Amino acid sequence: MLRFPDRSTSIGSAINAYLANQSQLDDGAVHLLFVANRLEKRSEMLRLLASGTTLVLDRYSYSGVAYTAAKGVGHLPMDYLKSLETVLPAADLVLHMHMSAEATARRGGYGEERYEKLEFQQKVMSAFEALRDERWAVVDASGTIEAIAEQVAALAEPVVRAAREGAPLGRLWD
Ligand code: 2DT
Repeated sequence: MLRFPDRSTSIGSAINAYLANQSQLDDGAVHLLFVANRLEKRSEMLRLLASGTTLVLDRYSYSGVAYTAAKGVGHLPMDYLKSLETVLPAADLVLHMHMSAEATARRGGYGEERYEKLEFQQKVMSAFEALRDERWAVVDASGTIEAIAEQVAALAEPVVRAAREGAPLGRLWD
């Protein structure tokens, strides 16, 4: 299990300061930090996948593209954002843990970080909608842990099995 951003690296600590509103960075620059934070895990991910390990990633390039695109910065179109990460392994399955932005805002600790604002989260949601493809599945994240786990298992098991049986590893955004 890996999670992005990985705040434990030096790039990750710059991202953490930005998310905690302790630093200001240009939108394009911080986007590249998020990308670099994934690229610095590239060889480890490829090694693990080659050894037959199933990787579970808490956020990946989809969050990168969606959050930056949601800022509506005209000079950072989605195709440019996607093109920065095509050297990374593709996800076989993307599970979008879906809750309404309003329900998310009622959770404990909400509002402490830079992006935890209702209006911005609604824009992120629209950006995620635009990224949906055939690998994408939506999980209702408003239920109990058991109900969520059941949905995740049902969606993930056939995909993990197919990968074990030799389904080829793709590249992101191919
Ligand atoms: P959490 O640590 O609570 O998931 O919040 N983000 C994440 C980006 O803007 N770009 C990215 O590439 C990634 C991986 C989503 C992390 C916040 O950072 C945003 C929420």
